[in-house]
Amino acid sequence: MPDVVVVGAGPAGLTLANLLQRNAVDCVVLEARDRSHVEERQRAGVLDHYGGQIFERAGLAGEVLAGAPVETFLELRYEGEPHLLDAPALAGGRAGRIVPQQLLVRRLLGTFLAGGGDLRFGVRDVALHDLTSTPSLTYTDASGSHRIECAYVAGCDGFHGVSRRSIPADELTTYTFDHGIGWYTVLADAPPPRYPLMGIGAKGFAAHFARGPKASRFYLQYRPGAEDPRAWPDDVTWAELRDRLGDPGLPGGVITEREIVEMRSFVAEPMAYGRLFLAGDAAHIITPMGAKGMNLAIADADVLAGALTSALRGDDAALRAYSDVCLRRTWDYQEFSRWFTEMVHDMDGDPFRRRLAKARFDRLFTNKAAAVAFADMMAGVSAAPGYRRH
Ligand code: FAS
Repeated sequence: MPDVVVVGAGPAGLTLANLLQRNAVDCVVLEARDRSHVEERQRAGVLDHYGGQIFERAGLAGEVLAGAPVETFLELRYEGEPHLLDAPALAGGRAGRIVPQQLLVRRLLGTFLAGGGDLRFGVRDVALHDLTSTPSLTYTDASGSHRIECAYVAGCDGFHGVSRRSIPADELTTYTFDHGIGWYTVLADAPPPRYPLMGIGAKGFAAHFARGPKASRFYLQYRPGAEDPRAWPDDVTWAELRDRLGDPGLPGGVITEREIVEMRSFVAEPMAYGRLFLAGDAAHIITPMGAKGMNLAIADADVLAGALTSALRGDDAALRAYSDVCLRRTWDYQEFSRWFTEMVHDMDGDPFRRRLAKARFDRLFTNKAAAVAFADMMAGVSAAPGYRRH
């Protein structure tokens, strides 16, 4: 009987599985999709400093972060006017790493399997049972039906997974927020920008990020319900990007992926029920503004790995505190993401909100304390338990 069953092999599940493995905790990972889907799904692109520290402390950074460039400047263009923010320097040298999520997942998967990890792909009909006594999970796969008993279950199966839905509705309080903004995001074979780039102005937000040496992810703000940008011809998309990024010479390229992301936030409290503990998107959804979704998943996994290890050795204090510790960071990041969203998006063309956003933007470049506070959040350090600015 394994100590822990981890449901889901995304950033949360694989970080947790690796950290448990390093603590000699016996775990099994159940994953619904096949290995190639898990290893190729493109999403996030930045591991913040706090997340990098997690892998450094676990002795995993050499394998999972090999070759990942260190974050430098963030370029914010206000109505085409460039402004460079040296967030790592402002955060006391705490730089993040530019690492595509799928590369991080691929490497975490490799280290877990290389360490003899038990990861089962293509599982179906996963069901969680007896979460308040001795948990068990049933599932089916190509070889038939299976049942596993364990001491604890980690629900790392994302927003649409089975874990959170296994908690009785009256045991959970959920919070949802619709930011009223949509992002049209395209992946293109186009050269990455010199620095991560955001375009801010009355025509709406745009962004250009690296996704490897020859690929870029672009974002364009759109009005949900009023239009569906996926129907735009590619030359319209490129024209909008050149206009809003203030970059008339932006080279185009083949667009390989088109998605819309309706900016919504979600939090479920508590992140635990009986012997089930939720981590990552299974417990909370945050907008990509501020690049915190994957980072929150990894931070949850780090706290949960330590707490489960202690509990299995007889001390469950950290496990009882798990939900509160993770929710404090979650709400800190939710507030940061909303603050950032309001600063860089055009909020319904409202002139008063436009002036508020401009004041917020100007403060970053005229008030050192404001810039440092922003940089600390980008680094993911200010929500760290017991954080003290040195
Ligand atoms: P995941 O959803 O990544 O993984 C859950 C895993 O569980 C999946 O592999 C799934 O197949 C599996 N699963 C689901 N149900 C199951 C079941 N019943 N049984 C077994 N397995 C099951 N975040 C950032 O930080 N920066 C960004 O720039 C960013 N950009 C994004 C862009 C887009 C378009 C999207 C959609 C998200 C973006 N995110 C970003 C957020 C994103 O990266 C998530 O926060 C991150 O994947 C969360 O990781 P997990 O919690 O592990 O969940």
